[in-house]
Amino acid sequence: MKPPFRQLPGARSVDLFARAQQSLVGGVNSPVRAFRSVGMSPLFIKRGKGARIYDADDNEFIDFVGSWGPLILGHAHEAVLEAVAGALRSGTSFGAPCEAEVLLAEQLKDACPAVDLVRFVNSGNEATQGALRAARGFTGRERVIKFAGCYHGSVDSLLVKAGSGAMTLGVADSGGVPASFVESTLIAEFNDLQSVLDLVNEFPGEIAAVILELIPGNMGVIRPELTFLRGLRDVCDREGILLICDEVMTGFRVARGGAQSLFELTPDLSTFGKVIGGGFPVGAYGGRADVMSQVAPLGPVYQAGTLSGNPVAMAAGLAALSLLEDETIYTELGAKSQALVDGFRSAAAERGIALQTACFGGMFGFFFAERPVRNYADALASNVDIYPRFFKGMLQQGIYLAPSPYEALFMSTAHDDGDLECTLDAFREVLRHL
Ligand code: HOZ
Repeated sequence: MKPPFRQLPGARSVDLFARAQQSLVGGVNSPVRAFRSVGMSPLFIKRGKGARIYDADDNEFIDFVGSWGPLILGHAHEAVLEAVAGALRSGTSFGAPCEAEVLLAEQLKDACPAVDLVRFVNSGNEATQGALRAARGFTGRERVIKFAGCYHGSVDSLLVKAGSGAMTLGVADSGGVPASFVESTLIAEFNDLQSVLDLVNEFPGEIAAVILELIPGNMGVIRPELTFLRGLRDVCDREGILLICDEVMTGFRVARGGAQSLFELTPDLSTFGKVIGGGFPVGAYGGRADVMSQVAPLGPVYQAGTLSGNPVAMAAGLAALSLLEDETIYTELGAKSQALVDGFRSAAAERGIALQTACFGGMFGFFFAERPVRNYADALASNVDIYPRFFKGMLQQGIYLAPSPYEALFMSTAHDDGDLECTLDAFREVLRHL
């Protein structure tokens, strides 16, 4: 059923945002949520169920953000709620080992054979930080290669040409990060192996790790080229560089084994985030036993956290990941995402609008662009000027997309054929007036 059209944002969201700005930085706790890059004030969400969310004014939306990826089973899934309620009754935090963290680590290892040992943290951000520290500790080297437009959380040393909210800041680097913190960060171009080889030749024996989102999802969604990925693995092997795959968005999302299983790539370290917490704050890093054995208490690389392995978050993650053991879920998610982006592309073509799309399991995205988007420069060159009007139009039709042209979109098992039809109808309607 089509959600009713309303004027947006509604009065309650407007009021809440005015109030929020008096006590929260910019009225939000994460920049993209402020809706600045779509030129409107944000909706305050009060409830979600299945594929739908409801704002403070009781407007209903079909949601393709899904809390930025983790809600593969949709909002407020009964099995996750039950697991959380059960865990809550037993206590909320012990700062001591619990059984659920062992079970979740086993799930992770089972899904990703490249992971021998795991360390749980509270966010993808912390996971990246931990993985980099472990890589530097293991190799005794300092430099790290990242790719322009890839985003690895708001880790100081990686806030250089970062994607997501940092991409809409208007500057390549974040303020407040001392030059010395980013000195050892080298920037290469995604899908361009030569740019990596050039850096490796310029700094022989100095590079600890290459870190990447195997499927970049924070500069829009970009397809990695297989020769590029294979080449990266080869150069890392040859030069004793560790390959770190950031699976914060893609782990258990594009396939149970993440993007590394889709592209048959074996990383040395992997990072995970929100998805493995089933909607709760969880992150993890893990990988080769010899590298992870550098981490305390086994080795000298220190990393710690009271809420790491928190029993409630672990229970939520376990409930979600256990249901995702059924691999047919990914076939179904992939088919729905593909059907939707195919529909978008043909609807756009009918109106003479060029659209580039990418789709991997339950994660997808599109650019208003004439040519395929392969990297950061291509993403920046796409026609983002029409995104604010497009976004607002979709919202008014009851479709909640990411409030930035540089974010990914997410399908859940709760989206049904009716939701997809409704989304396509909205897309056609909005394009008619663009
Ligand atoms: N940077 C996150 C998505 N790539 C968005 C975080 C949030 O606002 O929740």
